[in-house]
Amino acid sequence: MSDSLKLVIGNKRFSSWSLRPWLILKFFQIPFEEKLILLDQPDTLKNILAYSPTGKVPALIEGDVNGNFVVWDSLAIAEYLNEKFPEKSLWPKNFQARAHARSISNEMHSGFSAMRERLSHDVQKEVKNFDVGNAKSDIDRIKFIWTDCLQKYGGPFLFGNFCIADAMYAPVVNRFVSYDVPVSGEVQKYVENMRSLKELNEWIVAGKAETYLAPYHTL
Ligand SMILES: N[C@@H](CCC(=O)N[C@@H](CS)C(=O)NCC(=O)O)C(=O)O
Repeated sequence: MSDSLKLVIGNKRFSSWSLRPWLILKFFQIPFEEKLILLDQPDTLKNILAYSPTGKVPALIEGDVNGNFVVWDSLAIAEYLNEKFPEKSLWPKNFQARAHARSISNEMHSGFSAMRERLSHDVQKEVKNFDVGNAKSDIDRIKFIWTDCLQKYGGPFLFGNFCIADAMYAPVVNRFVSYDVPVSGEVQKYVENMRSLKELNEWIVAGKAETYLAPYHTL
């Protein structure tokens, strides 16, 4: 029996952490089954704990004849997929570019809390003239990171070809669009390139169609 992969995710409208490994699986055409658990419901924790020990999504479940193996946390899932499918080059091939891609991915994973809170991920949101307030320095830093990568590696994605780093920043692209964050030059082009990806579009279309709410969800 061959291994099967199941990705446990939250509402597509809100769950920025779920989007990251989902986009990697889709973009690199890795077959998987999707299990969506509604966030912020009375039984959310119980439902997620049935798959993931943290009570958080995303979680990747790999099943084989010996039972299930679980990997949780977006970045750990990305690294697992990179090791499981080395032929797909989920990270850049060059080892220094790879280190750079890991640096900015980890920076995303562990930082930008002001931006994440103030510009919460909601693909149904479209606001004009939004006051980014205390998120400004996070936004400036992200624009700097993107410009630096696009100039260094020549685009169209952060390290040339689409890689895990782009997936880590995909929810930021959505936030920039939702909150009308002013972008220009390479950064604008990058946002357009990302939003033109059919895989990201598939997530956004599904998130826009969702009718259930997660009222306390902010990240
Ligand atoms: N560091 C984790 C963050 C995971 C996380 O915070 N997930 C949120 C959804 S985006 C969650 O599961 N929240 C639980 C809940 O809302 O009950 C990762 O990268 O996967």
